[in-house]
Amino acid sequence: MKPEISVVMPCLNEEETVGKCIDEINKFFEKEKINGEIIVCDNGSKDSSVKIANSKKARVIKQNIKGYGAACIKGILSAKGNIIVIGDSDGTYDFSEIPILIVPIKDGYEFIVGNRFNGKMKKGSMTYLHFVGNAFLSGLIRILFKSKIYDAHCGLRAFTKDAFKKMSLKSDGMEFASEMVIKAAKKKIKTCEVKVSYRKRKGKSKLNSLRDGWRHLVFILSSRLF
Ligand SMILES: Nc1nc2c(ncn2[C@@H]2O[C@H](COP(=O)(O)OP(=O)(O)OP(=O)(O)O)[C@@H](O)[C@H]2O)c(=O)[nH]1
Ligand SMILES: [Mg+2]
Repeated sequence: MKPEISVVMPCLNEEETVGKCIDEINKFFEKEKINGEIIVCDNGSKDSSVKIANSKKARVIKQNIKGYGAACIKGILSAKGNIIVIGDSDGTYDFSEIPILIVPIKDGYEFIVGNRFNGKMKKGSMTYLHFVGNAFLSGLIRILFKSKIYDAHCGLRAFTKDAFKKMSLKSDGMEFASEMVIKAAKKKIKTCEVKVSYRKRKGKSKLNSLRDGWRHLVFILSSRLF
């Protein structure tokens, strides 16, 4: 039977948390009696992440191209549900909050982005540099593209398969998060933001503040020009 919801998790060396995330999602599916699927997208984990994901109720998708965006795109393309949720596999997002993200779809929203600033952000979960950088880049996207999103880099989001097709996403790296918000604004995809929690990550962060911040900035500015 075709799943109603596909949860897609990019994963790079997250053996400490990927299993717990899968359990959290399956618990939600069981509680809400949802026929859902979990897709873990890997492109080169050297730890036991893939082994753990394979041992649980999840499908592992391999991507040869490196990067967060490349992993997300491949995972989303293989998703069978019409509603897709993406979320990190580092334990930072509370997957029991998926209903908060998908309820707006019933009201006609096609793309729903989590907002950690309005939600419950646990102490120490975000560095001051990332907080300021995100606020600046989200503000720039709001000004340049008339977007209404205040947390453009939140990794927990939901969208319809149709909205994903309309966005025609191409970014391989972390700037994929900006690309989604920009394309949604440009293509007038009905978008809203909902409050979500954010917990301190376990394991090593894959975000390189300067390199990825710069890639976001270049992507945002070039999207305005072209
Ligand atoms: N498959 C794959 N997953 C990735 C890659 N880079 C990051 N990820 C995953 O994407 C998610 C986001 O990466 P994070 O390192 O958590 O980045 P972040 O959430 O912006 O930064 P933190 O606040 O430090 O967690 C995590 O689940 C990573 O494992 C990649 O190149 N390939
Ligand atoms: Mg993270």
